[in-house]
Amino acid sequence: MIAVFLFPKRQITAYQKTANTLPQRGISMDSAAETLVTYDLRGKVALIGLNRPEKRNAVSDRVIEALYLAVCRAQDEAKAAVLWGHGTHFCAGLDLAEHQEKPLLGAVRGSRRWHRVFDEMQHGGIPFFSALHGAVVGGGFEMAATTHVRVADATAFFGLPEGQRGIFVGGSGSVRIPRLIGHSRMTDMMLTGRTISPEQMERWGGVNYVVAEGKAVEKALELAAIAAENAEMSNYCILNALPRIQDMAQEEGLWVESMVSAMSSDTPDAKQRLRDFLERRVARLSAPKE
Ligand code: 1HE
Repeated sequence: MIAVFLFPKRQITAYQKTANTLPQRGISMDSAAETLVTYDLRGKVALIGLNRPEKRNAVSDRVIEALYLAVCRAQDEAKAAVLWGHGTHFCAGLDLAEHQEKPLLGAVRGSRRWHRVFDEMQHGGIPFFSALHGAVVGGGFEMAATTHVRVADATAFFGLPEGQRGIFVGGSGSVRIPRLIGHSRMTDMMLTGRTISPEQMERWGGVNYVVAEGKAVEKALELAAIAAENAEMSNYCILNALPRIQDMAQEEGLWVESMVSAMSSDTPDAKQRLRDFLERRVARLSAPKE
């Protein structure tokens, strides 16, 4: 049952708010579903946790449904979000047990459902930072690739074992992952099923930060808190204009950039921030410490 997809996002606004449970309003979800994804608002940052550790956070229909609710809630009340996984692994990808029972059209619909949730995450307007540890494989890598910034700890490993399972990526990986690491590396990962270390993935451009074991959530929260202080319009433009401009021809991209650039600076927030700089009320940039 995928009741949540019958509800347009804006109808899912005022939630019954309890710590670490999912929002409920007009949506039939039993208590088991509510614990599949935890939700915690920390200041301006929503902390969203995949919570099916006994199955290594494998993503079933109920998990993707619960994730959608958490993402919508974060869009409504937070300025940034961190996505992480409870237990020993970030995410083992698609729930293969559930998948093997699906008829052809059910599998198509399942994939399209992932696309909708991930599109909401990518273009909804607030930045998502993922904190990765252990397995980041199959659909787990697709999910991580959807987030805007990836922080991996030393235990993280990346894999695309779809070829070995006899299936194909279905959670937008064929579109999003090559944009990060290039289609040749993705093809290699899918053909050979080999796993990639966090350091290698950082060199390939698939993760932005590599930190010590157990430190990914802390680092992601720190980065998200910084991004949460940006002008909302700037963040909206960064998340919505950048990926679209990347897909445009140069001439169109440059024109759209000019429009977005002008619009972003025509807000009271932008004007205030520019004055703050010019009147020396904000810190100056400095060289990086490391
Ligand atoms: C699962 C899944 C799953 C674990 N679906 N149940 N993804 C994969 O091919 C990765 C498959 N998983 C693994 O390689 C390993 O489980 C892990 C490296 C992630 C973790 O290993 P380990 O030794 O810690 O755990 P485990 O004993 O393998 O798994 C614990 C339980 O989780 C076990 O169930 P149990 O009832 O026997 O205890 C596993 O069956 C279960 N489990 N992973 C279902 N993925 C949108 S299209 C995306 C396409 C894909 O994602 S394809 C890649 C799928």
